[in-house]
Amino acid sequence: MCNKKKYYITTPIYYPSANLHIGNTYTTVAADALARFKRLAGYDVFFLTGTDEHGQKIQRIAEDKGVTPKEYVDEIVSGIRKLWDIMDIKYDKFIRTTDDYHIKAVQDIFKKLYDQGDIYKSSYEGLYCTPCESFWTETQLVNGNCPDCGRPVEKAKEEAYFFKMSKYSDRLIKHIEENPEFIQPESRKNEMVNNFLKPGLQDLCVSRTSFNWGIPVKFDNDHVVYVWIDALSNYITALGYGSENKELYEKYWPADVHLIGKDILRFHTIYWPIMLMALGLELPKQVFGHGWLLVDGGKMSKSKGNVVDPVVLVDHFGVDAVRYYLLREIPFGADGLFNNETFIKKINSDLANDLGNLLSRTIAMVDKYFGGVIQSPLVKEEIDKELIDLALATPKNVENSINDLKIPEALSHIWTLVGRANKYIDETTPWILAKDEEKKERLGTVLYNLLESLRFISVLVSPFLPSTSEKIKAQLNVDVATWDSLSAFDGTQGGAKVNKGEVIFPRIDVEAKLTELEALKAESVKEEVKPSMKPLKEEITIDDFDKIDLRVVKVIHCEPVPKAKKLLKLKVDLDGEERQVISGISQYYKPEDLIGKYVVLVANLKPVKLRGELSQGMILAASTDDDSKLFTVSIPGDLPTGSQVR
Ligand code: ME8
Repeated sequence: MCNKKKYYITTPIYYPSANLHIGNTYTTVAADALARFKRLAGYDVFFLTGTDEHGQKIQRIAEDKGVTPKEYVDEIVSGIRKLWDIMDIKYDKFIRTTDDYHIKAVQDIFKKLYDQGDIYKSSYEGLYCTPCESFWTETQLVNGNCPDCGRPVEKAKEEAYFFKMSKYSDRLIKHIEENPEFIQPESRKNEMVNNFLKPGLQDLCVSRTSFNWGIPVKFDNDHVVYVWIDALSNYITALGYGSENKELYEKYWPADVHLIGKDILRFHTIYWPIMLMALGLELPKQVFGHGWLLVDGGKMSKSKGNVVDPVVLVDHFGVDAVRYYLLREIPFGADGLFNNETFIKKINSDLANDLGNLLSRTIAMVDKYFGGVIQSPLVKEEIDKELIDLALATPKNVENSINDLKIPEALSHIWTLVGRANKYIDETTPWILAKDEEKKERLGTVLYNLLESLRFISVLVSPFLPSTSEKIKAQLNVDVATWDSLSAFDGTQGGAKVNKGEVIFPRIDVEAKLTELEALKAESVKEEVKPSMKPLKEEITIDDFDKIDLRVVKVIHCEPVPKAKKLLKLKVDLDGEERQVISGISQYYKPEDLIGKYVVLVANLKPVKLRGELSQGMILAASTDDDSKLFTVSIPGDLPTGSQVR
């Protein structure tokens, strides 16, 4: 057991976004198939995935929802984990960048790089959108304005830490040249070297002060670690690097492959290796950048209404049909198109016709001619040889393709065997053999060869279509399903009985299904369209309304909440009682504008902590849908504080 070769494979860690589409799912399904294949082939596998949870965007969404960033990510992350369960992803570890061990290790990594002079303090200059508190680059702007809110941006400077990237670029170029398998596919390697490394690397900004939902820099608490040092380190912190127990790190690092989409290749093939060099650690053996999954009309986007939801597809077609299409149809490494019609046709041809029929015809014949009992192969003929030889050659062919990360090619080898077995039925015509009592043993042998071919197929498809593999094995009554058992064509046991089961892939009526899916799409686009006025809430009674205690209060003090640029801390007077209220209105009011104002407070709202500050109630305000304008509800006269608003 200890001599097993190890295989460490990772996916990117995902941003917690409420809508993971089929494109995001692609990386993880592919990594899962590779991990399952290696497990089958006898490797000691560690498959890592997880979530990348820090950053300004998350902080802002959470603020808008009135929850803490952690509360927000907790909910989304649990949805992501459910999605991976639905997609039959069998990972060994799920890392969250909010995990304690990760935070500590990242702080130590940052400090080490600073202490040894690879990180230095300077200032970051960029185009800043004040309401959004975001820096943008020239190319990110839309018509010269902030891409998020459309408002003008201005040049601004912020203190920040930088990583001296250029110091390591010669070493990295040398490594890439000496290790041709390091960046794959080949075309992407040239792009990285010629477009980024050779022209000279800019130093990388690795901290921010304009938001605080991030890992604090240990020795300078105004800063949080910015994005890539936090995110990329997950590949080693997940194994225990930087913690007490480094057993997994020592066993599995360096990674055998980081599987990622091409959009994040630069970070993985330049910044990450440089970080590792600076830390004195080994580099991953390979970074593979797969292509983009496109849909009709280009990239998926919610506003175009062309987002393909993996859960909907799984609901309609089953998880293995979705996995099959992604793994077989998308050229691994290049861009590929997802299209409902091609998808359904592929299910019908490859899964229902080729594989499904092979199984159901074979089992039906064993049932019909031998009462379900598997016969031993007693009468062999020359014609069997081609099928048996192909079955015996297929495992190696599949393994070679997987080792070259050619997943569609691996599946195509398996389907060549499926096709050959179907042809064998036509060649041997078992239904004619069945008419002749003297050919009974030959008939038994033909069916044995088909069952044994199906046993090979059931084992070979298991990394790609795990539940289909189980269904086939159950119908065949397969006992031996190890990789090693594929070295001989004799694993099926004569005398055992097959279990006739359900059709594994029923044929789909293409037109009817397409119409059904179109209707669903129209529904979801309709849901997306913003109504001009938010629909009125559910009707309530006067007694319901009476539960809300609305009071007139006077603002007696007001100041910004440090490091939370949207929030103001107000002290209000409620009939002699002083209350503290945190309100997200600093974009619209300066503190001095509010002092002395009579406003309306929801006085019996359960107190909460926002950014560590107690908030005892909520100030009422009215705003436009896009939040471009907001006014607090105020009382024009001098009513005593504590007066009820009814
Ligand atoms: O990039 N086709 O996370 P992410 C194929 N947190 N792949 C796609 C795709 C599409 N249409 N859309 C997205 C991040 N992806 C960072 C990673 S790693 C240290 C930090 C892929 O949630 C994308 O290329 O935006 C990436 O591999 C993965 O989905 C996660 O993207």
